[in-house]
Amino acid sequence: MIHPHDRADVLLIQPPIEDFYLTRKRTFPYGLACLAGVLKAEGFKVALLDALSVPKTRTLVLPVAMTYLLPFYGRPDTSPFGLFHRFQHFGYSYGHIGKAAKASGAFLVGISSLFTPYAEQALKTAQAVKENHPGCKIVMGGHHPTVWPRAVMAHPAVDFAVRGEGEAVIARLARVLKSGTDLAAIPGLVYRKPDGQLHCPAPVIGEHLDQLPLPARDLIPQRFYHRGGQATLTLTASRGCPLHCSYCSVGAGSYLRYRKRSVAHVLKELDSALKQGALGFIDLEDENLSLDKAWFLALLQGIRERFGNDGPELRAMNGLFPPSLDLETIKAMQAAGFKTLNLSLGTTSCAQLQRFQRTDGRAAFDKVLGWAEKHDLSAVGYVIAGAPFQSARQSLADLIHLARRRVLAGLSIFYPAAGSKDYDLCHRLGILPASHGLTGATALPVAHATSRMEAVTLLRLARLLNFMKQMVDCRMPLPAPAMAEKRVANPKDRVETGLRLLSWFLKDGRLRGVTLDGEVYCHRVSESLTREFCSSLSQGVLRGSGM
Ligand code: B12
Ligand code: SF4
Repeated sequence: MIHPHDRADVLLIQPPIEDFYLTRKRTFPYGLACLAGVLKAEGFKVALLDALSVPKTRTLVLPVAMTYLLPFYGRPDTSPFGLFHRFQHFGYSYGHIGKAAKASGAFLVGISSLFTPYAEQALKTAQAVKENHPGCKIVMGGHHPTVWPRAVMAHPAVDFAVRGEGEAVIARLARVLKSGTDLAAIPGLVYRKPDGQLHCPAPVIGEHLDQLPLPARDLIPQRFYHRGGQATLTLTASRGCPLHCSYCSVGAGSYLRYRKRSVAHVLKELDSALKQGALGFIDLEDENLSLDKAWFLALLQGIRERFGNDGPELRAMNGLFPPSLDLETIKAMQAAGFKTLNLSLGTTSCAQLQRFQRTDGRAAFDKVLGWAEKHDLSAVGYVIAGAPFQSARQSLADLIHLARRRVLAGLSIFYPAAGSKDYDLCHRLGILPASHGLTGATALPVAHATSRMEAVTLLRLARLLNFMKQMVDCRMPLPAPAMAEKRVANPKDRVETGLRLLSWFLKDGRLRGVTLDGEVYCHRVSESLTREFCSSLSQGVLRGSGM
């Protein structure tokens, strides 16, 4: 909340989102903290309202445009294999944000719009701010306005949009608004010209990351981002990625260029966070953290020197590229505090790897899993399903590939990321969803070689597979196949419920859900896929995940 005593020149807002789920703890508004750091260094008083830093949720009526999802997510399911069934507003209400903006008295309000699927919520935030605090100017930045500046500027509440990285823009904009000088000199700034036309320059990116002030973490409610009761540091040590994956909007083909900060600058950020207190967890959100081996080893060494053998857990939640890892790196990662490797595999299909324009990382993936096991690290392997021309059979083969290995299965549904090659491909194929709000993964946005029914089946099978893997990890035998029943006695006991559903699945291959009061029902899924899953799984070893 912004209190009257928090009055600021500039208020930065991370908006709420509306979806079936939210990956909590990873929503630390790092980009806004970077902008706040620049503004503070330039002498502005800054406040930051992180609307996602509260556990508040409100169940919404499913938008009419999303009712096609009802057959897939419709019924509540309390079992461990349940997907989503409630469409929710996550974070502060628009009314609360509007009032906070007014209380701040800021002359400039910056709103981030990182995600195209949630663009509407960023615009509603702008609307609420303008209604409550009409005297301010509103600037919107992030990936969405970078790719869709005109759509954002079509909203009357938005005065400016920024294309690219905001550090080069935000303080200059604040100064120009104070002095009334020329907006045209500001790179990346989109605005309406007196003749009503838009001034819409190319995206801007920072050249010298080491010259940027450190992110103003102190403005963000740290406690919300604690993990296991301990403080978390989220940071990116590099920006962009030099690879060309077709589904990605931040790789080499995008406006972002691959740039690394110096190890010293990253460690300075770590030291500054440590001055605020001990850390239990460090999440490095880089696109491709381990690509430059020497640099990565130096970073790991610097971290290890600070903590010895008793430091925070390190994690690269955004995924590691297996071909960039070798034994020396894995050992250094383990020594510095990594306990789990989040590995991006993509797929095991050669044809699909080519379509994704990804190096064949299958052999590297296996090597890394071998080293991980030897050095007592657990692993999650990420595959994408449902991309154009990618069949459900291929994705099933990916799941079985993961079943046979000591790794948790992370299956993500393809979404057409604005600015990626695959977005253009979907456009050419005529399979783009009708609106931006339907492009997120939970909207099962693309139905091409994999149908929506198959996509949701794959998601459920991945959950079931991971439940089985957890049993292997706990050295529990899999339950014997059994005839299904109509109810479970204690639906709140997730393990017992999971075991029963699994025993019935092993008998008849049907995926079931359980309502809050214990009624058992069958999900609508692709039965040919589940049958194939059962038969393929039974033909080899099932391995745990090492978790
Ligand atoms: C961390 C992250 C998340 C976190 C949330 C982060 C948050 N703040 O809430 C989590 C894991 C929850 C997440 C989820 C999703 N994400 Co994500 N995520 C990222 C990631 C990896 C890093 C973001 C980051 O910190 N970058 C580093 C900082 C420095 O950059 P930045 O935040 O972009 O900010 C800079 C500029 O954008 C700009 N800027 C930002 N805000 C503002 C505001 C103003 C006023 C100005 C002037 C400038 C400005 O200046 C900043 C400083 O340079 C990016 C990839 C990337 N490289 O950005 C994807 C990314 C943003 N995610 C993306 C998407 C689509 C999603 C999903 C919606 C995908 C899905 N499943 O459908 C999910 C939603 C799942 C859910 N409901 O939980 C896309 C967005 C593309 C698009 N146009 O939509 C990206 C780019 C990944 C990709 N390649 O596709 N994500
Ligand atoms: S998906 Fe990952 S490896 Fe591929 S281009 Fe994007 S950031 Fe790089």
